[in-house]
Amino acid sequence: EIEADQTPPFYLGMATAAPQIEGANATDGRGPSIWDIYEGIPGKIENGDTSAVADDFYHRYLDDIGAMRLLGVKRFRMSIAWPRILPNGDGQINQKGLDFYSRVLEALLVAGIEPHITLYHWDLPQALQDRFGGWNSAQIVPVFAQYASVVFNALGNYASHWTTFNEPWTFCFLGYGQGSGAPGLNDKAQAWNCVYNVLQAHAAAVKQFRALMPGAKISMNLNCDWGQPLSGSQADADAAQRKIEFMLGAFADPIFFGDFPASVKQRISYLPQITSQMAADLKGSIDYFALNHYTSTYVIGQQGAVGLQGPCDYIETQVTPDSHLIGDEADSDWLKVTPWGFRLMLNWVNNRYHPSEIVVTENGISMKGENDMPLAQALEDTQQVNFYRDYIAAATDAVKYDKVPMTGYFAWSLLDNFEWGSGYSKRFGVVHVDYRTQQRFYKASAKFLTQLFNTTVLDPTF
Ligand code: GCO
Repeated sequence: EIEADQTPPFYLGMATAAPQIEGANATDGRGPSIWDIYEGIPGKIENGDTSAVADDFYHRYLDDIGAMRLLGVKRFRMSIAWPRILPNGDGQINQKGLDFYSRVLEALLVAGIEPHITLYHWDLPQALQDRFGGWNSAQIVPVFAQYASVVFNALGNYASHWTTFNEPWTFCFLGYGQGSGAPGLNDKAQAWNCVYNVLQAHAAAVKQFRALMPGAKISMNLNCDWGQPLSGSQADADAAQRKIEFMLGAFADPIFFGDFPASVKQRISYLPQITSQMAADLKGSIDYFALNHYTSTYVIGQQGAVGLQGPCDYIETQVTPDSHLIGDEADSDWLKVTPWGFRLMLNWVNNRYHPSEIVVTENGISMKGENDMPLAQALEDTQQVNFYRDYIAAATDAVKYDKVPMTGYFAWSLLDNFEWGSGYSKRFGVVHVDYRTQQRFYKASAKFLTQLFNTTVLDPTF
């Protein structure tokens, strides 16, 4: 439990992603991304929403950075939009795209806010999907490395914390394997090719990073839900372990151990093989463990079960046979409030990989019913405040009592934003956005977080 006057033993940041906040999708030479195209497919995005305007951060970044400065935010996680930098994916560099990020990064530094930069948060230039099938093809590897080197050369001096990819599990298995994200394909073999090509592209980018920016740190943002065995049976315990190996281990095992988990190799017949050269390039290719975590599921061993990732011999549920939910409901149906799972997840990562440092690069909630509430009620976002209080307390316990080396924590998200297939209907921000006027309003959660992490008391009249 966090005592009122106790600052958590890790730093606080606010997280965002370019395609969810920027808007201005056709401005200053930005090329189309696979999400721009996917959003145009009828039925894919709730209410037919698109990311075309989003939070208009492209034009309002100075105000938003000013607001963060007032809140006492010291770290800001953001991503660079590849289609702004290389509108066709490779070839001609769009200087206006680089200039935009120089302006944002300079404004952050002037405000005393340290940027943490992600190179890829799902906005692949559509040209690369059209030309060779995007992440399904090994041709993506040198192209990503070129993009990375353009960004490192132009913007490298602005930040000391970087990541190559955000949640490759999500964009490979939902985007290529299920069709519930861009590019909307439904092919498990392509999804595992995506995993394999992402790993190679990561290694290629990190090589350049190390040569250019020897003092800076790089990682990959990996997401994982905690998997809790539904029963006390050995089969469920094994299944829960396997679930985490399939989701997190598919990326982290190659990076730490040079190979996919045995549980995955045994079951996925179309899994590409990691060569010894690739293993050597991957091992040691991250400087800190970047974890995105939101929720937990129950896991049940079941021979023959096929999941999102193919044959896996387990199924997942968030409700017990006698109808008990694993945690309170949020607005997003996949998210149940389970702070105890966060502590277990942090321990799992620490016990398996022994990373020198863990930074939680996303954690947050869309409050149940928030999108339908009158503004005043949405701003008193008690469920969101309680979520942050309890998850931060669970992480504090992991640090204090379990000796997990967690050093940083980013709340998802600064602003309500374009929540992918859910459009604007789910609100993860600690700042409310009125999408008709683009006006911003602090929620109680913004004040709670900044008071928890800062000793100064906020002016209540923001
Ligand atoms: C990610 C996440 C974010 C989401 C958040 C809430 O991949 O980083 O998907 O972009 O908005 O996780 O669902």
